[in-house]
Amino acid sequence: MADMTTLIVISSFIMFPAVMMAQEVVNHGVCPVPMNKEEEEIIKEQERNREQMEEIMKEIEISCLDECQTGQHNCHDDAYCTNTKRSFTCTCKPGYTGDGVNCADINECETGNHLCDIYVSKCINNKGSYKCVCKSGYKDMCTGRADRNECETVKHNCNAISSLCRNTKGSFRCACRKGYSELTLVCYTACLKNILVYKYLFTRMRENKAYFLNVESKLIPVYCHMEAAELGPCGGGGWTLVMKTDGKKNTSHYDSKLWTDKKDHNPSAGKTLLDHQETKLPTYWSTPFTKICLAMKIDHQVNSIVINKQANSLHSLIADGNYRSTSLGRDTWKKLIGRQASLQRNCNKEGFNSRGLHPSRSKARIGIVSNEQNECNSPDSTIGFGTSGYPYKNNTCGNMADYQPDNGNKNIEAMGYILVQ
Ligand SMILES: *[C@@H]1O[C@H](CO)[C@@H](O)[C@H](O)[C@H]1NC(C)=O
Ligand SMILES: *[C@@H]1O[C@H](CO)[C@@H](O)[C@H](O)[C@H]1NC(C)=O
Ligand SMILES: [Ca+2]
Repeated sequence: MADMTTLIVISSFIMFPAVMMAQEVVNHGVCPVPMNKEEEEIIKEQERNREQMEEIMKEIEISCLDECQTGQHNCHDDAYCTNTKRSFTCTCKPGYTGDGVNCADINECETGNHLCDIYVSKCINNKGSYKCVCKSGYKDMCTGRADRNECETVKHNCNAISSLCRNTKGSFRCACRKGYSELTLVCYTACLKNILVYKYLFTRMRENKAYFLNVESKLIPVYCHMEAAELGPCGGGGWTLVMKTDGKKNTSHYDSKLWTDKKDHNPSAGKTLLDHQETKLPTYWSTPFTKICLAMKIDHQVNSIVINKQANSLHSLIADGNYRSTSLGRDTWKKLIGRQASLQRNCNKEGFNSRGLHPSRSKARIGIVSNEQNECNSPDSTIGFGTSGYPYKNNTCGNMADYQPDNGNKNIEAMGYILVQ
C-alpha cells in the first residue's frame, strides 16, 4: 500500500525526535539498546534529510489549511468558496455574475436568459434567480417554468458516492457529501485528499533502501522498494518488505509457527532485499495492502508476479489456516521459477493455505498445488512459499514435482521475497 507507507514513512521522520525523547523519559535510567552501525548510518542520513522533510511538512500543513472553513477568505456572500492547495477560489453562485469577491445579481428577464413563456407569463427578476408569473386569464395554458431539475434527469455528472446533485435555479451543482471535500472540482474524503498531496510530495523520496517505519508505535528499519528496478513485473511504487525466505532452510516450513504467530524473525535482515538472509518483519501482521509482490531468486535470476488482493495484513490471510483462493493460473505461478518450472496437470489449487486433503502431500502457504489425478486429495507438486509435503519435506520455497509432472521431476529450492503495497 503505497499510500500507507508514504504516510508512515513521512510521519516517522517527524516523530523520530519525539520518540527518542519519550524513550529517555520512560526508560527510567535503563540505557536504551545501543544502535548498531547500520542503524546509525540510516539515522544519520535521515538527519541530513530533516531540513527537506520539515519543508515538506510545512507544505502539507499549508495545503491542508481550509480558508473556506476558517473564515480566512474574502468570497462574496453570494459566492462559493472552494479550498485549494495553498489558497482558495471564489465563484459566484448561479444567477450571479462577478469575480467571486464581488457578485451581482443577473437580471435574467433583461438578458433574455430565462425559460418563461412570455406570451402567457411574465418574467420577474429576483436575487439569484427569477420567476415566471402567469398572466391573468392564461392560467390553464401557462406552463412557464423557471427551473428544470437537472438532478432528476440524467444530465448531471455528479459522482454518486462522493457527491450529491443539488438543483439550482437554471442549473445544478455537485455538492460534496458529508466527510468529503473538494479538490479541483472532485470530492475526496479529507484523508484521501491529504494522501494525494502526500503522494505528490513523496515523489521526491524514491530511493530503494531501508526507511524507519512506525510499526505498532515502534520505529523499525524496513526495506522499501520505491523505484522500479530488479523486481520485474512488480515495478516500484513503495513495496514494503514482509518476508525473505530460503527454500533450503526449514524456517518457513508450511507447519512452522512463522506463518501463524506475530513474532518477528531476524528483523535486522529487513533492511536489504535480494540477498540470502531470511527475515520476517512486523509488517507481516500489521501492514495493510491491496497487492502482493512475490519474487523468487534461483541462481542469479529473479522472477516476480503480483497478486491483487486487499487485506489488513498477510497474517490475516494465512494464520487461520483457511484456504483462500487466487486466480492467477498455473502459467503465472510457473513464471516464478522460469523455464525449469514443472507441475502436474490437474487440481491446480492456488492461493493462500493451498493443500490437498492429505496433510502429508504437497502444500503451500502462498502458492499452487497440482495433482496427476483429477482431484485435489493427494497433490505431488507445488510452486510457492511456505511449502512442504510430498515429494520433499525440506523444500520450503520453490518448486517440487513428482508423478507425471509436465516438465520432469523437480526439487528447486529458491530464495523467496514477499512484499506488499
Ligand atoms: C521443519 O519444521 C517443521 C515445522 O516447524 C517441523 O515439523 C519439522 O520437524 C522440521 N524439520 C527439520 C528437519 O527440522
Ligand atoms: C531433503 O530431503 C531429501 C529427502 O527427502 C534428502 O535427500 C536431502 O538430503 C534433504 N536435504 C537437506 C538439505 O536436508
Ligand atoms: Ca436574477
